Amino acid sequence: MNENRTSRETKTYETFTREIHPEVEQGGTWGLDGIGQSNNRNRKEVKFNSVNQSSLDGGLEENRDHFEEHGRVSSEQIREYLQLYLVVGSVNCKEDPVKVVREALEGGVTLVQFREKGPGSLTGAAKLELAERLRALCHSAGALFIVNDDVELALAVDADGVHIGQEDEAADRVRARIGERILGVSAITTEEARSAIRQGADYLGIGPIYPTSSKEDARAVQGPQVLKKLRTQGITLPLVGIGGITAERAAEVVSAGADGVAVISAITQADNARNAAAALKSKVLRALASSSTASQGPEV
Ligand code: TZP
Ligand code: MG
Repeated sequence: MNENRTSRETKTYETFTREIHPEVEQGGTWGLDGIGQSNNRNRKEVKFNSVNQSSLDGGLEENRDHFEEHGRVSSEQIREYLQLYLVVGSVNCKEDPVKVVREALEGGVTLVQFREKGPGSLTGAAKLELAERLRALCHSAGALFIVNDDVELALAVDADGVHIGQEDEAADRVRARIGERILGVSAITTEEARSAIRQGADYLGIGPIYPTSSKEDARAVQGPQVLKKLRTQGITLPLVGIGGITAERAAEVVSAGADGVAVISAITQADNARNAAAALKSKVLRALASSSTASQGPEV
């Protein structure tokens, strides 16, 4: 049993947001009517594990601490899970998505977002079955499993959370429906970011950072400077950059202020998903290590 569990003591959403993100004015619309405020997630088991950020080998730590109590995951834990974030649906994969995800996890992916959308995507029982298989793979690798914009599916497979965009159901509604599961929201502007935080977001997906061909309705390319701007304007929530990110660009994204990188094609279109993930992970971890050294200032 984990001895450090005080870092994720159960808190109401309002308390959590006030303590961790004081830059956001309180009194938002979420959680105040009592819906979803319960600290009992009514889940059989929660598998939020610790990831060793100092590890530079590209792999996940083997001996993880499994939390068996309920409660909302801390920002610091989420930052670690955002390090290498794979967004994946069956249509993104050149081969069996189960194989792609298994290899990607072996290479160091820390979180998988199941995004089953677009022409040819699975529906109904086939979608549910794939989600269940991917969730099981993620959990046995110590990674998180999050569902894109499908609360029913997330609840049905007992996912760790849900990710929504600006066009999807309102964040406060989703927060109320998912209880203490993780809520990720896509945002670009500081106002979108602040609004998402007020409504209960645990992390934000920021992008597209670079041009992407994986999302037809992607918003305008932002460049890594959008991350710097959000940080400068006081957004301290965990952030993951997305859109056109490759191993060559990963360090630039992290240096600009992201806690990690989210990719589709850099892993799903690679000849070897494991190697592709390992290359990305190594760049992210090195960039995180040098950002934290830089923020500590010069040695005296
Ligand atoms: N949201 C913003 S860009 C994007 C999503 C889902 C697609 C990212 O795909 P890729 O292949 O990593 O550019
Ligand atoms: Mg969406």
